[in-house]
Amino acid sequence: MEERYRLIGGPGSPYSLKIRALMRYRRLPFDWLIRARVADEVAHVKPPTIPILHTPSNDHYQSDSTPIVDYLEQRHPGQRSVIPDDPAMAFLNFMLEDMSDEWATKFMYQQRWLDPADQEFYGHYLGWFREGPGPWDEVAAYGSRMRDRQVSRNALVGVSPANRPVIDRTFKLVMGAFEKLAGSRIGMFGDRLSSADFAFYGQMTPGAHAPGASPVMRDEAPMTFCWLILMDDMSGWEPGPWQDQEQPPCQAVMDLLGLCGEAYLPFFKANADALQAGDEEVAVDIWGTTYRQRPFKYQGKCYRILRERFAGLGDDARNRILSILDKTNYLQYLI
Ligand SMILES: N[C@@H](CCC(=O)N[C@@H](CS)C(=O)NCC(=O)O)C(=O)O
Repeated sequence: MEERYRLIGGPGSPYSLKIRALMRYRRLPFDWLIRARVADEVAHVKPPTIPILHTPSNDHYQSDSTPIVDYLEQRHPGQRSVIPDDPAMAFLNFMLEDMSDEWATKFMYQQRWLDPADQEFYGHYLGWFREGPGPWDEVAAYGSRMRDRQVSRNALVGVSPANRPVIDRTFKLVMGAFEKLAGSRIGMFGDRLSSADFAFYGQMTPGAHAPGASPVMRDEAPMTFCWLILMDDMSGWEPGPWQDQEQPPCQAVMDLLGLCGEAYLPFFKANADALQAGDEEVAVDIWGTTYRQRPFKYQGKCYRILRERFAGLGDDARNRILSILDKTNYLQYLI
């Protein structure tokens, strides 16, 4: 019988939603567990983030969503894979997945933890998942603790009134790209889904529930709103082919690559420089505004991995990526 995994996470965690939807799409059997209810079991797992994938047959615990994607690809090659088979497209998919996890995540965080109305709602929401079923006011005690903890991390993520214009513009660009996608086909890299599609699904879903962002999304990106609902369970979807590698990427991908060049890569570079110099702050010009936050070590590692992947590509894949990115000036960040 096929092995049944255990996926440990939380319904409020964008990275958990990413992996849960991806595993449904890949038809990999699993039980879904809320982390708080198995806290002792996973206390030893590093890094201590969710989601965590447990494989009972070898008692392996894997955290960090991108390594989980790779682990599942290795264990189930070819079974509704979420990695494009063309290496050039696989690299662009990897970069967009990482941009979603490390940069788009800033709007996800802002949509929950910057405005008081969103803070209140999301504090209760996380409280109810942890302590419910129970009355809304009775889950408030835990919810308020969670709210205070998350709000106190705004500085770490870069969520602040001063950074808001950059983060809002990121959200608009992402919504715009997905409106184009949802108006034409299911996935960024073909008539099937890739890990980057699931990453954006994870980061956009909390906003679709947030008091402030939800109406904006319904008004400005109604098809994206529907796409998010659909993406939750794609187990019955028959994947078509990956996009023909002779064709240029679709407009949604081009728009998101533009966002990589204008915001995520300059931020990654500035963050890496600040880490190296031992600076207290990253300050980087994005769209004419100075975006500021504390340096983030984990994202220094992400940037290194991205550059290593690019350096490891064969000539053909590299040249095709160069021609796609030709009109941008951001190859400097990859080479
Ligand atoms: N890079 C990790 C990030 C996962 C992550 O940050 N998860 C959050 C919840 S969405 C978490 O577990 N945080 C633990 C904490 O804040 O202590 C991934 O891709 O899985």
